Amino acid sequence: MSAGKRGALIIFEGCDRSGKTTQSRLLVKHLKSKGLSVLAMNFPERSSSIGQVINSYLTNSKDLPDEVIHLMFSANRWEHMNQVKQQLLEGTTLVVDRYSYSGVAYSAAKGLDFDWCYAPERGLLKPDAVFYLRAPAADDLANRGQYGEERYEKVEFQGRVAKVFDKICSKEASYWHQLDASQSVDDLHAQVAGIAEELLPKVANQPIDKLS
Ligand code: Z5A
Repeated sequence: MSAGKRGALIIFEGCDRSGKTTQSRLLVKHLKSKGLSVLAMNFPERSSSIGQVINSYLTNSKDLPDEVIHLMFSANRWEHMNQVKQQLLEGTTLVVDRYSYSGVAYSAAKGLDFDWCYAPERGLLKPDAVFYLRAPAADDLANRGQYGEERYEKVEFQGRVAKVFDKICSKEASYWHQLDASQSVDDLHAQVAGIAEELLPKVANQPIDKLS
């Protein structure tokens, strides 16, 4: 990528075990094979002090009020935003496993107000593309590896999360790409890679937007 051109902010979203990690790794590998500068990231980023509290919460060793953990997930994104912006401006594409939309979907699924959940995300960097890996039915993914080990991995709860993701997807349709998560890994990757390859040159000279 030539000087002055920025990288793209690409997000994978979806319910648990929808294949986000699998697809984000494949996309990073694919873009690297084209000689592009690309980095993988995921939220929650569990290594910071905030991330360690989130990890204790998710693995059920710590309890926190719903509002508190919601704000900690958001703070975990904010604490990495300067670094993310810098990398984008240096021409590196970031492929991110979960972002603000997971924050809103999981907390709203617990019963918190949707707009309240979205408010702390305003001002974070706006993705150039979101790949939403959507399961046709809530129990479609329950037989995938390691389902059920963490706090939110229950079929009924994931169904409510999926409804919030669907709502966000229709509101943000201009940069969301909904893909059927029950397809094979290879079929999904082919679609993702095609969209990403078209996206990168398009956004290279565009300013980085913020979530509003
Ligand atoms: N959370 C939140 O509440 N608020 C926030 O702001 C954020 C997150 C950011 C931890 O997330 C939890 O944090 C999450 C939401 C909440 N809770 N839940 N549930 P995480 O991202 O660290 O971890 P995760 O969501 O629990 O799981 P995951 O690892 O992200 O799943 P995945 O990445 O979507 O799936 P995968 O690892 O790629 O694949 C799972 C299995 O399915 C594996 O065995 C694969 O080989 C298999 N797989 C993948 N693709 C396919 C296809 N296409 N066909 C068949 N099998 C497949």
